[in-house]
Amino acid sequence: MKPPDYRDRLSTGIVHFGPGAFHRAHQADYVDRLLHDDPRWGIAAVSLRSAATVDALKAQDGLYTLAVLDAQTSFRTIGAHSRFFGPNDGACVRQQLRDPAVRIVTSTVTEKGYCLAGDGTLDFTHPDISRDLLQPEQPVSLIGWLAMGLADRRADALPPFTPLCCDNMAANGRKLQAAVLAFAQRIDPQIARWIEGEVAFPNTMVDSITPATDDRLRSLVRDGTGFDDAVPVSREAYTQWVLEDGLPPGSPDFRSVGVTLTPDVEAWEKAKLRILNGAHSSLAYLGLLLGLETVADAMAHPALSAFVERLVTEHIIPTLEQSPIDLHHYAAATLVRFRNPAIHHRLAQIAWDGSQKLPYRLLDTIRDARAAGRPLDRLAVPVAAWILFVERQARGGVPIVDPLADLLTALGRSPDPVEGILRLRQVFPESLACDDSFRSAVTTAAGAIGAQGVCAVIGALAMMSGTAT
Ligand code: CS2
Repeated sequence: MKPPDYRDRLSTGIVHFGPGAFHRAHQADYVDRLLHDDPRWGIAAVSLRSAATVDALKAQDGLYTLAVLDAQTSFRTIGAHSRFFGPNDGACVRQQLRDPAVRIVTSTVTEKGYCLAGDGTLDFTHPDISRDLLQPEQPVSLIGWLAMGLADRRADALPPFTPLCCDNMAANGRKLQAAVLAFAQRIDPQIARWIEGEVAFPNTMVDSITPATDDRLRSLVRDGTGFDDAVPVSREAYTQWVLEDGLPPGSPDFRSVGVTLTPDVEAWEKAKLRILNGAHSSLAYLGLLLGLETVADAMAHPALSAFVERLVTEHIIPTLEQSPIDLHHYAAATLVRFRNPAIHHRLAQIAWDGSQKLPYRLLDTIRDARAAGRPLDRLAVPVAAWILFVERQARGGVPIVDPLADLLTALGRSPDPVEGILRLRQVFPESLACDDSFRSAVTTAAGAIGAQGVCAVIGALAMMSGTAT
């Protein structure tokens, strides 16, 4: 692979936790374009769980291929990472976070990596958090790392770095801020006070469809470039990154590479989580129950795509009142993206971690629809599909990829999985779990799917008028 021309001039200005496919296809691509003019913003990649990706990247001199798969296919070599750290490199990570040249610390550790409880606040019973509170100098969690890194900056009389959460959570910056403050408060209230006064935690919205890397992609890249890349990444052509205004002076000029800076990220976050991710998870659970493999396959299923389209336009969009975004246009464009035949996005990948994703993607919508007295019959269907999917995996002895896997497997095998799973406070907030209309909508949908099958149920609902209760 030919190194990008900034490679010899690269220094480190960003530390990133979680250098998985999404980060390398999304943020690293923006940074790669920035580096041509300003090579100070190289990324130090930190992998907290496994050294496999960072080792593979090191073996390729830090370079990898980004394949953009859409109407046209293109390949680029990305070299935006200046350094690589694995789970055993704690001392080097600590040193790196103390470097005054580091101004930004980003994270894509997925929803579960923030160790939050069902109400969105730090879960002090999480094993990683309890462990880090006992040994805050050698953290294993992102929250522990950010708290210690910021404490070191204070001790060194340096300005703080700015943490940017790049995961799909509503109000992601605020949640991260609250979690770091709660952790710091337990270690040393003075550090917590300093963080509260000095550190910005901007909200962000990130978007680009990025399937997991597999051998199909490796051979496509080999055929397209002639290089045997062990860790290429792919994405669709569409990419978006929205950051809350207010990065401190001296931060990278992200705007120059197409990042949107706005005071109102929330509108973007909500629209994206509820429309794109909500539709994705609905397609995933219903599609998997139908025996389909990819998002494009699910969109080619007439009853399923018709159902999801009505779900979005008639039930999700009305909960996003007063958005500055043209939501019908956004939704239509999103559904077109899902049909991209060049992207092999497995429904099983989207189905992972349902207990962490459902609250932001579907349950917030359901809560707002309920508060406005709107019908729940269609919105309850993807929730029922998740529960039936869990039941099918559990009864079939197929592992469930979810931080609550053990619990979900046990409940999935119990005599009444719907009843048991709806009781999970880590997923369903009190207000929904105790709401008879919601419970009965989910129970009815699950019963109907069990008795008549997915096709009959979504077919019947797609035909009904939008106002039925
Ligand atoms: C997907 C997302 O895997 C999933 O759950 O819904 O990763 C989705 O592809 C991205 O958020 C798109 O930006």
